[in-house]
Amino acid sequence: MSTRRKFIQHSVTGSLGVLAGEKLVAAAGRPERPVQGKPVVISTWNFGKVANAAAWEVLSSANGRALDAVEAGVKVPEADPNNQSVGYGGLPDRDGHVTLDACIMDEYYNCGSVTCLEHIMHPISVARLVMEKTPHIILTGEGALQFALSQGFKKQNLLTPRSERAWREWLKKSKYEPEINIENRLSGGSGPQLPGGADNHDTIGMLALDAAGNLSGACTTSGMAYKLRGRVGDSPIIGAGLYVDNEFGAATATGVGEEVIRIVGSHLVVELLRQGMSPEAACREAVERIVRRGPERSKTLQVGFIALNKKGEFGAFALQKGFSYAVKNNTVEEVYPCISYY
Ligand code: SD4
Repeated sequence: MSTRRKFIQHSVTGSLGVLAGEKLVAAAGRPERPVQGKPVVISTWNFGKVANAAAWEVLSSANGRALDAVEAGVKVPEADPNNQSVGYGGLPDRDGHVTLDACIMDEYYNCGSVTCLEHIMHPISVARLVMEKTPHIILTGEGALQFALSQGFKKQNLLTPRSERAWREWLKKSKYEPEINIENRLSGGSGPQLPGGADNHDTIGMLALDAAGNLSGACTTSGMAYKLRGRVGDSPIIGAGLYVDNEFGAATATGVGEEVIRIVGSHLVVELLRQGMSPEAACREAVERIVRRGPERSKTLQVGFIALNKKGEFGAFALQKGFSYAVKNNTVEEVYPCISYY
C-alpha cells in the first residue's frame, strides 16, 4: 500500500467517533458540512493537533486572546526535540547551524519577526517581543540573538544528536533536494526518509479566532534543512508566511518558501477573503497562481496554505497531495488531509 494511502487510512481511522460521517469528512479533505464558530484554532500538518490543544487551553479560558493562544500553541513543536523542523532539534543549515525563522501578528496589525535566529528555543516569543517592545518589525541573526538575550532568553545548543547525525550523513553527498511531503513523517506519519533519518522541511503556521472575534497568527520553523547559511524563507516574512487582517481573515503557509514569497502568498489569500472568497477557494487561487507562474517547477515541490475567516470558517489547499492541517473548535478536533492541485 502506498504511504499516501496509508496516511489517508490512518487519518480516516483516527477520525471515527469524533463526528458522524467522519469517513467522508477526512476523505474529502474538508468537513462534510460547513464548520464554523468561535473560538477556533487551525494549524499546518498533523503535528498541529498537539499544538492546537495548547492553544485551546488559552482560547477556552475566560477572555482567552488569540494572540496568546497562537504563541502558546506553536511553542509546543518549538520545544519538541523530536520535531526536526521547528525550534529545538531543528535540522541545521549546510554548515551545521540551526537557524530559526518566526513571526507573529495580532488583531491590531501589529507584527514581529525574527530571522536566522540561533541558540534560542522559542523564536516565536522573541518575535512577539520585537512586536511589543521595539519600534521595529524584523530583527535578524546576531542582532535578534542580542535582543533575545537582553530580554532574558537563555542561550542553548539547539542541535540535537539526532539532527547532527542526519546532517553528517547528508554531508556525505551534500545533495540539496527538498522532498515533497517530508513533513508527514513527523508525529507518526509515513513520509519518505532522508539520510540519517531526517526530515528536510516543515513549519508550523497557526491561526486562531478567539471568543471575542479577534484573529491572530504565528508561524515558526527551522526552515529548509541544509539551506545555505543566511537563507531566510517565507515563514518570518509578514505577508508571505503569515498575514492577519482582523476585518476579514488570516492565512499562513508551509512548503518551499521561495515559491510563497514570489506570490506574497498569505497576503494574497487574505485579500481574496476580503473579496468574498471562501477560505478554501482563496487558498486554491493562491496555489493556482504558483502553478501559472511556474508550471514545470510547481510539479516538483509542495506548498500549502491554510486560511480562517471572521466567521470561523476555515479551508486549505496544497500543490501536492499529502499536506494535512489540524483544526480544533467546540465541535471538531481533527486532522484533515488537504485537497490539492496535483
Ligand atoms: C521555509 N516554508 O523555510 C518554510 C519551510 C516549510 O514545510 O514550511 N516547510 O521555506
